[in-house]
Amino acid sequence: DQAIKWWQKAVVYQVYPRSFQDTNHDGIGDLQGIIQHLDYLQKLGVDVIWLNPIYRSPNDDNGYDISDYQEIASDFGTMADFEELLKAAHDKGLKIIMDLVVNHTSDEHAWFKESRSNTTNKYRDFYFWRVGNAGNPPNNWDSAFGGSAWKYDEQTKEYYLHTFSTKQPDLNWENPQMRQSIYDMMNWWLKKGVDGFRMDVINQISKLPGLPDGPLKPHSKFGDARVTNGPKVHDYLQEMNREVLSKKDIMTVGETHGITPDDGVKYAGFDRQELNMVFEFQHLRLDNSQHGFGKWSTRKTSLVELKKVINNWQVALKDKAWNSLFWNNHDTPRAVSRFGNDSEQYRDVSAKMLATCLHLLQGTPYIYQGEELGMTNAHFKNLADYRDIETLNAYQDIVTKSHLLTNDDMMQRIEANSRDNSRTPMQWNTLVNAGFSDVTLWIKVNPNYSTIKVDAALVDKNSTWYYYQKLITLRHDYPLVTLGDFKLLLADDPNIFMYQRHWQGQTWLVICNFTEQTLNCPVNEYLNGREQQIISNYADDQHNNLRPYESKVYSM
Ligand code: ISL
Ligand code: CA
Repeated sequence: DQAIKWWQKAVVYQVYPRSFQDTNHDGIGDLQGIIQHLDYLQKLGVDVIWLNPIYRSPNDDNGYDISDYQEIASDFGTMADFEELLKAAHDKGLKIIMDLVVNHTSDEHAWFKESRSNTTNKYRDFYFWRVGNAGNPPNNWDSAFGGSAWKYDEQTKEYYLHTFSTKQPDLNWENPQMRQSIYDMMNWWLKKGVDGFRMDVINQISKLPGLPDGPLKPHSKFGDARVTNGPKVHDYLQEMNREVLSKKDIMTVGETHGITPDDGVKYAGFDRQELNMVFEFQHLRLDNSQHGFGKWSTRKTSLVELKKVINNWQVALKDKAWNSLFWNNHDTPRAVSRFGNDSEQYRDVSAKMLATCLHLLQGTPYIYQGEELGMTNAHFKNLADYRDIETLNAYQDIVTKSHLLTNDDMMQRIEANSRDNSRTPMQWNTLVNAGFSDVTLWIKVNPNYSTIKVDAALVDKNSTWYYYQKLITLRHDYPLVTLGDFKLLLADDPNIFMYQRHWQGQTWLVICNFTEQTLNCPVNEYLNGREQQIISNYADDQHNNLRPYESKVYSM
């Protein structure tokens, strides 16, 4: 039996620094802003803060294009600010994990500048350089942000690979010096005292040998890049574990899109010496995968499919590996707008229902900033209000260049799916710009801050905020929440998500209505008459009668 690790009992809070709190009046959130709100996070009860990238960056992709791994972006502050933040967090018992972006760097990173300078430079092989194919790119791979994944470079007349933007050249993990440089950098951060890493697209670091063409994508002349779960990815992670991760008691979570539960057991297996957990995305792709235009779909997730995916992960990882639990992050729409209902009538109750459903699963839950308030999608109607490179490039490709969709159609898809939905500033109070900043912002604040905001949530004991606080407390108080076996009930019910957790003779029953209908649910069949209610988002209990978005939990 595996001893329980601190990160298995923890709740993580994701801070998107650019949108959390501005303190020096430049319209951009900063490290001092995070320091200012550590008390807030401590009061909520979370254990760990994950910071999106705060390193030096030209910001082509909001910091995921790093030009210096060992410097802080001046937008966010200085290394002294970071050290102050780390110390202040540790003093309050909060841990900090860093975003680690090592599939690619910025094209302004010193390694890439050297690499591009001539074909014999010692950094040349830190990246992928290839000659073209009769005037065309070396293969048909497309970039995640549109267009070919290869960019021709005049200086040395070769192409370099960038699976994201042209300013994010992919690092070549085949090169041992490159790998060692990454490990040295990671050890340097650990020496500073950081508590772990969230590893960006870490399952892309091993590319298929020979870089063969991928199958053509619908509506595109480009092919699917064959870059995930490559043949050496586990060797690299095991090496990283030996060289870095195993040396400290830290936590690691890999961002791994396009993986199955079997892959998950490989990346995060207790006996694998790789990562502690992974972010899988199957549950966040049900509304848009394989439905044309990739993520730009307005289809709704089917609850039956959602339950199936979540059940698969809970079952497959049991006793073998550890799940991470999340409904949203800085790349997704807001959970309440996507899986709940963000109308005035149902926002609060559906946000609480989603929180109940997620936080009582087995795994480590992640709260994305503002989720604890029930923050919603931005609902921006105008392209000029969007900032995200993925959104802007997709509009260019799909509407401006290829006229595949009309402006109105695409704007609806953007409204539903743009990454900027989660990137609008944190809503603190009713001061100008929700108290985030008193000057022009890098991105507009959601106008609904007049009602959805921290100061109002903190004076209302029935707020979504206090409901999250209670769920976090339940996790800390009851080992069943961390350790209990999971059993899905009513798998085929299209409206109700119901499951049991069981541990040492105790059973919890979790019931969630995902619709705005009042439903009849055979709750009593699963109770023994001696049950006690643990938490609910309605004041009274009507047993078999499930009201809109009602969620309730019983213990027996
Ligand atoms: O955001 C996505 C789709 O809308 C994802 O496909 C995303 O590109 C993928 O999950 C990788 O995301 C991570 O790496 C990107 C960065 O833009 C994202 O913000 C980051 O989370 C490149 O570094
Ligand atoms: Ca600032």
